[in-house]
Amino acid sequence: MEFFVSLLDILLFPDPQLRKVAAPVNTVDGRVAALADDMLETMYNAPGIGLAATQINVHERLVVIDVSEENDQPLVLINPVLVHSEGEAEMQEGCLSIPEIYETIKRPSHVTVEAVDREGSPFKLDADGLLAVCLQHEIDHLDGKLFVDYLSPLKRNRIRKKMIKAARELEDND
Ligand code: GNR
Ligand code: NI
Repeated sequence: MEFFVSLLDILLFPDPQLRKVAAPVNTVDGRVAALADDMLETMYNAPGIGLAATQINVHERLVVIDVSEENDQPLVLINPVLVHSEGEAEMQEGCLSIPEIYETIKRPSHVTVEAVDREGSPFKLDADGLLAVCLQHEIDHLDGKLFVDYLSPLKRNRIRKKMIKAARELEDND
């Protein structure tokens, strides 16, 4: 099994594809399970604690998360919906689509998310701490939203210019 998973390319800000709103997954079948496996492998390899399908240019409502230290608690969320949030907390966030940028973002501290798992069964998840932040960050991706959207336009523009410059320098090295 391990031999056949593949690593997927991750879109980088300010790629306009990151702004697309993902469509619901209609049928949870082998295609979706295989996509989730490839996304998990890509996330662990990066390394990251979450990955939304939007980031690999697949505009379907599918996210994978693993906030465990040992990378042994993979979560697959299909059609996730934030049904409740409360409180407030600040955390330093990063994003695989915005490498090397880390900013403190204020979000609700406790969330309840409903989703469907890779077997097609609905489940509900109550979360706080890093998992709550990651769930909100990933659901934002499915709606075309990035953590830099919570920053001032001035800060966001500085980050955008930095990313464009870094991409250009990588190209020049070819
Ligand atoms: O790997 C990631 N770390 C992280 C840290 C704090 C808040 C959110 C995240 S998610 C990020 C991976 C990613 O970009 N997921 O979309
Ligand atoms: Ni992200």
